[in-house]
Amino acid sequence: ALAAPARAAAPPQVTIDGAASGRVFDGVGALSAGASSRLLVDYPEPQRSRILDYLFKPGYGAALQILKVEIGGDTNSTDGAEPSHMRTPSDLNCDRGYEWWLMEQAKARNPGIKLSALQWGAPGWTGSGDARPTVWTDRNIDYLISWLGCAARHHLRIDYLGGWNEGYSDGDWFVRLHQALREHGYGDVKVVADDSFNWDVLQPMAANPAFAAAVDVVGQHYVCGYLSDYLQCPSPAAAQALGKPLHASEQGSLPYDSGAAPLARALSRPYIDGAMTSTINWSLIASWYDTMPFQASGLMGANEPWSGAYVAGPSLWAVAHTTQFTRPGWRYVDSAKGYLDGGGSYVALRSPDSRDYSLIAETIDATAPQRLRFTVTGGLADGPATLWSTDLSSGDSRRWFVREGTVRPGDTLTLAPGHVYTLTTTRGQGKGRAVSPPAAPLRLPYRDGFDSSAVGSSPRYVSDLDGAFEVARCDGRPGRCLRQVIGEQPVWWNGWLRRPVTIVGDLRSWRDYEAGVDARLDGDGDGWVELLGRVDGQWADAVSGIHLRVSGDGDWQLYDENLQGQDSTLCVPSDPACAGVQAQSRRPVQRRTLAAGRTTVGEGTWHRLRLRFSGDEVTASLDGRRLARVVSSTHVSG
Ligand code: 147
Repeated sequence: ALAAPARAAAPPQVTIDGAASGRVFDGVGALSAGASSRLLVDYPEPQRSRILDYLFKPGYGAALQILKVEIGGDTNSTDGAEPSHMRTPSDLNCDRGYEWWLMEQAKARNPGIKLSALQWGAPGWTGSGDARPTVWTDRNIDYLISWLGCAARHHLRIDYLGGWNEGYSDGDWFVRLHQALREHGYGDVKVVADDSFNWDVLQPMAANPAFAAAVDVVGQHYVCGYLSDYLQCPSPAAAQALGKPLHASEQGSLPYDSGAAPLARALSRPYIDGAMTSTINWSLIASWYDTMPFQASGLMGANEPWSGAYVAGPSLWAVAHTTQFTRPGWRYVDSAKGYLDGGGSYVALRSPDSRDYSLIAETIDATAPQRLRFTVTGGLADGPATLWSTDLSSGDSRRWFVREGTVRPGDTLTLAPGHVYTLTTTRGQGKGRAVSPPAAPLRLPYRDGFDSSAVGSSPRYVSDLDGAFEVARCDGRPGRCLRQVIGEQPVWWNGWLRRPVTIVGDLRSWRDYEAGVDARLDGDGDGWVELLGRVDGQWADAVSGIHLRVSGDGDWQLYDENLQGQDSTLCVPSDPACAGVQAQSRRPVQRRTLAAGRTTVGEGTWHRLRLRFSGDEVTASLDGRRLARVVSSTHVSG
C-alpha cells in the first residue's frame, strides 16, 4: 500500500508550500561533445528515430530539457574530433558534422528544448598562436559569432554559449564576447562562465566587475565530484550571493547502467547543497567505439550502427523522473528540499502559471523502507497526486518508470530503498516501449570506396580521433578518397591526441584479418601515412595497436603502441600540477619498433599498405611486396 495508516510515531513530514518559492529551474540536459554522438548519425531507421525519441520526445523517455553541443574544432575532444564550421578565415560550411542534425532532431521532438553550445578546441587560426594556444582572441569571438550564424541558418536559436571547455577564463574576452553578441543581434544568448572547476571563476569575476556583468550564468563542472558516488554537490556562499543562476554545466561521465544511482543523486543535490538550477550530463549517448575512453558513459548507449542495437537503461529513467514532471521556468519549492533521515534526498518544484507541482525523491542510500507524510499548501493543487517510481536496484526494466497510483495530501508514503520517486499533479508522462534489435559484430569482409558518400562528408562508421578526414575526389586516380584536411595545428583541448587518426571497425570480433589502404601523401616530403590494425584502445596520445608507418622521406616502420595501465583519472582539478585544460596524461606511451627500413616512396604517388594478422603473426607489405613478418601477441583484436 502506498498510503500506510498513521502509526504511533509521527512520520517525517514534507510540506510543499507554493508560497515558499525558490530559484527558477533551468532544466536537466545532456551533452553531445567529444564525438560522443559520432556513430548515432549512422544508425539505420527506424532505430535512429527511436533512440532520438528516447532522448528527446516528451512523455517517452529522458525528455531532455537542454541539449548542449560541442562547437567542433577538428581536434580531439575526448572520444574523437568534431568538425569545425570554419577552418580558415574564408571557409564557412554550416553543414559539417552531426550536431546541427542532432539539434534539429531534438527541436523537432520538443520545440521547447533549450540549446547550449561550447568549444573544446578550435582551428589554429582562431587561436592565440602561443606555444600552448588559447582561444582568448577576437578572431575566436568572430568564429563563435559565425557559428551562431550557422545555427540561425538551421533555424536554431541558441540559448546558452560558453567560453572554452575547462579552459578557465580570460575575463576581458568574456566582456568582448558579451558585447559582440549584442552587436550581432544575439543579445538574448546567455553567456556561461567558465565551464571549469572548483568555482575558481568567482575570484576573477570579483576582481573584474565588467567580467562579472558579462556573465549571465555561472556554470561549473563536476560539482558533485568526479567518477565517484556524487554524494555532495556544494557551491560557495559567494556564488549563491551573486544573484545569477548557477549551473552544473557538465557532470556525469558514468555508464548508462551503473551510473544511474549517482546520477539520481546528482539531479537533486546540486540544488539542495548548492542552489544550482540546471545539470548537464556528459554524455548524451555513448555512440563511440569502445576503443576510446569512458566506454558507455551516457544516458543511453548506441555504438553499433551496423546492427542498430542500442541500450535504453536506468539512467534514462533516473532523468525522466525530473524531466517528465517539470519544465524550465518552473520554480523550486524551498519548503520541500533536503535529505531524508533514512537516506536519500528530495526537491519539489512548481509551475509558475498553474497549481501543478512535482516532488522528486531518491532513496539510493537508504537501507530500509521509510515513511514520509506529505502535505500541500500555498495555493498548489490539493487534490490527488500520482506517484511514479523506479527501482534502481533492479535490472528488470519493468520496474523502471512505473505509475504506482494515486495519493492525497496528508497521506504517508512508504519509500523503498534504492528508488527514485516522483509525486506529481502533472499528466502526460509515458514510457517508451521500442525494443532494440540484438547486438551483432561488424562482418568481414568490410570495404568502403566512399563512392556513396557525399564529397566533404565523413563516411559511415569512420570516426576521426583527431584532425578531419573527408570524402574528396581523388587526386591522380578516378573515384573518391578520404582526405585528411587539417593542415594547421588546432587550438587543442587537453592535448590527449595531436596527430590525425581515423578508425573504423569492430573491437572484439576483428581478430585474424587483412587490412589494406591505398594512400598518397601530399606535401614536401615531411609527411607520413599509417595503416593501423588491431586497434584496441586509445588514451592520451596513444592509439593502442599495430602501426605501419610509411614516411615521405623513405623510412618505413612497423611498431606496436600500448597504453600504460588503465586508470581513468587523468587529472584532478585540486592537483596544482593539473592546470585545467593543460591536463595531459603523465603516463608515458610505450612504443616498440617491430621492424623498420627504407623504401622509395615519395610524395604525390599512390601506394598500397597492408597489414595481415594471423594469430600472433603480423605481416606488413607495401605495394604487394612484403616488408616484414613479425611475432607480436600484444594486440589480439580490434
Ligand atoms: C570532462 C570533459 O569536459 C568531457 O568532454 C569528457 O572528456 C569528460 C570525461 O570524463 O571529462 O573533462 C574532465 C576532466 C577532468 C575532470 C573532470 C572532467 N576532473 O579531473 O575532475
